[in-house]
Amino acid sequence: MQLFAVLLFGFCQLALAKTVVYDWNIGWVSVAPDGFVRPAIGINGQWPCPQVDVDLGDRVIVNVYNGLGNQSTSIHWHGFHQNGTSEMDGAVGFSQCPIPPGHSFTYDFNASQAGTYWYHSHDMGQYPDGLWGPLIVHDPNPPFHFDEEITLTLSDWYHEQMPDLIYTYQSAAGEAANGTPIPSGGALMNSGKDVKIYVKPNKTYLVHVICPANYPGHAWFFDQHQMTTVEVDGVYVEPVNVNAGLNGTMKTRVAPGQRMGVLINTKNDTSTNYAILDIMDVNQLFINNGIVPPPSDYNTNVTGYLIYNDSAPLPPTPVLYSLDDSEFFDDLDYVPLDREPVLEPVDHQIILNTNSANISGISRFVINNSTYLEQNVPSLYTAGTVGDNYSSNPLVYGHVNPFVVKHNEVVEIIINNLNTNLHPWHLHGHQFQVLERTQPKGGSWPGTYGNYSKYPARRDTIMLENEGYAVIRFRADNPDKSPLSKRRSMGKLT
Ligand SMILES: [Cu+2]
Repeated sequence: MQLFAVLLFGFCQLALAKTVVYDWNIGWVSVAPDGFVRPAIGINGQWPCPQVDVDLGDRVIVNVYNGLGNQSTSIHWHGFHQNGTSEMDGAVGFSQCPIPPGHSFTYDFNASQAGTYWYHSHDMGQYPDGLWGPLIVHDPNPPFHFDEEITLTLSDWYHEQMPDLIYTYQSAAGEAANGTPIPSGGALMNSGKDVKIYVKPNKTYLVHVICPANYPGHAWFFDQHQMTTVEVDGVYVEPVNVNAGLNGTMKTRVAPGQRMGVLINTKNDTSTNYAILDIMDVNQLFINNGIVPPPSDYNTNVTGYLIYNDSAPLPPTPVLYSLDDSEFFDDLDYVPLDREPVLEPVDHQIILNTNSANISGISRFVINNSTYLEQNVPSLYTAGTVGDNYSSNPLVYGHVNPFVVKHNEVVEIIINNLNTNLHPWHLHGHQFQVLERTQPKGGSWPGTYGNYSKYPARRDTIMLENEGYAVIRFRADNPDKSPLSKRRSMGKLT
């Protein structure tokens, strides 16, 4: 009987899976989310780019035509492991060549993970010019109840286009003139300001929170609504009320690239509307860059509204007085619902000392004193063409800080952030367990372990504190080589 049930389940999965096909023309559109008109990169003439909704098990085919005219492009499916389809990962220089203007590329992969993801250009630091969107994989049997779904994206916005910003970030003249530019358009919520999200009373909403930010992390909350996290970066977690601490006022935050699934219960009473506050990380934007106090005329906040009643007044913006670490739920406290035990023993340890360095007058980020230079031949092509004798030799991959690991090894990565600012890290192709992460100025890894959970938090993107370290582990179960990419932070594209 048990065997029969398993077979039947397998059959149902097959029967329900469908193929979803999108035809996308990537092109420039004129937008003004904060009132300032500028070109942005949209899809089929639309910006913000569309949300992709698929069901678990679907085959997803996206025919991408690059209609930009003046720039190459690609699409990365952030958080998707692409196990068996690494060539669909969309990371230029790693898994594919850039799609030139006037050319097409077809992405074809399976949505084999449920939860909250996003897609974005993975070419030339291009996505903050607009080429990103939510990617939600619906689970037919989620381990929690909800009635409705909402998506909430938290990002930063610039009046300058990325090629100009990159020049500022990464040229001696540009750096001298402007250093690290702060987001001139401030923060955006769902790609706008004062966004209204309409809700019904007495419902449970599953809120897909995505941080497609360019530079700073974000802190956010629904005013006077308790938030229960049920998913983090596509990993179901034991439901936890993240506001419970500090007498119900604890806040939560997301780093660039991170996502959360959060449940909120709407109120009975529809006479009042409530604010949704998002604030960009003041420490990251100003304080850790030596700009103390932060400029009083720069608004780090954006407000949205949960609308119960369109004819009721909008509430005043709540004030967040501090961004002290103790005000926030620690994402290491999430317990994966599957209670995957800590991976051990470690087969392969990698220690990354990361910092910025001045190379020929340009500030670049370095790993173990070596910067990343994008290769003309994508690393995956190199791995597939040099032959077995050479593919394990890091030298064949060029200036990309390669570490070659064996299939199914338990890999531990120690990341020492020697830099004076926070930095998010994202691993393609895997989720990693986070055993430890220090507070700001927690120092480098001392060579011994502190206390860590038997069932560590697991995710695909983590924020490292300034002058601190993290210990992460994963099983190298995705046989094509996966890059640990340093997400852009402080605007350095390394
Ligand atoms: Cu990714």
